[in-house]
Amino acid sequence: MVSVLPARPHWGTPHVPQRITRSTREEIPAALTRPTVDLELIVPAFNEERRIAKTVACTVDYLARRPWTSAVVVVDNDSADCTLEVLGPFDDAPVSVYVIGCSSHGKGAAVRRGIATSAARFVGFVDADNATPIGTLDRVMALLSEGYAAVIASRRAPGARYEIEQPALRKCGGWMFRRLAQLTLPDIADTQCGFKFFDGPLAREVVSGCHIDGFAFDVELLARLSRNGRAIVEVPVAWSDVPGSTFSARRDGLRSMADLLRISLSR
Ligand SMILES: Nc1nc2c(ncn2[C@@H]2O[C@H](COP(=O)(O)OP(=O)(O)O)[C@@H](O)[C@H]2O)c(=O)[nH]1
Ligand SMILES: [Mg+2]
Repeated sequence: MVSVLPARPHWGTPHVPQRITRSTREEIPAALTRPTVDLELIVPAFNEERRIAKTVACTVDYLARRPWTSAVVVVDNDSADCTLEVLGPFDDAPVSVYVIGCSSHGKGAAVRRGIATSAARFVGFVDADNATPIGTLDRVMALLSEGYAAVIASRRAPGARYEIEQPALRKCGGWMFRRLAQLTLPDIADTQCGFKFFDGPLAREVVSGCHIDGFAFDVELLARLSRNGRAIVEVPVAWSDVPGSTFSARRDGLRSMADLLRISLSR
């Protein structure tokens, strides 16, 4: 069931635009500061010219009709295709769309960069492929405003379903990944869905101690959040595999498994 928030959000005072200043956020260059909003969506992007415009368009359309203030922040890692060009038309979008860079490569590094530079009350990330319906955010925001540390989309929570299944090789890799991830997070059924939202101040504090740059970064981030004592909740989603994944079984699969072992040994 999707919960819809009341027209006046009950989680804070009326929106007062603020700048992140050097005195409060020393490590963030002034050029990267963004006004404070209720919610920022980070979209890590690497060579996403085919998928990202549609995702940002439907995200902006959805956010513009919501009661909370929001922004979309694309974190690009020197894409060699036309990712930046296809985002040009969003300069005048009804919801601010920012594009920032990240000197370290990898989805984890990009998401960390987005979170660290955010001043939003709630912050989270979505993949450029729109695999999780953006309408899931209604429920996510309701749960975050109840005080959860993290609300994460799950393809394995009761009520979840696959609209379009992943290819067999990816499913097999996913099975192995889950076995290893459970060494660190036995209570989380799906650590890898690319749709996770957090309490902003807590996420900013936690990412400063994270180091995994690749696809296993979610496990490190969730493990650090769970140590903090506040609850993480999974929400079931209707998920669709979208062609054009940037995940390479050979390159990213092995690296992710090694990262998982490192994370479980470092605890
Ligand atoms: N900035 C940045 N984004 C990345 C990098 N690698 C992957 N991504 C993004 O991370 C997301 C991963 O989604 P996807 O490629 O569909 O992977 P899958 O859903 O796990 O198959 C996409 O938005 C990618 O563009 C990277 O090195 N840098
Ligand atoms: Mg995908």
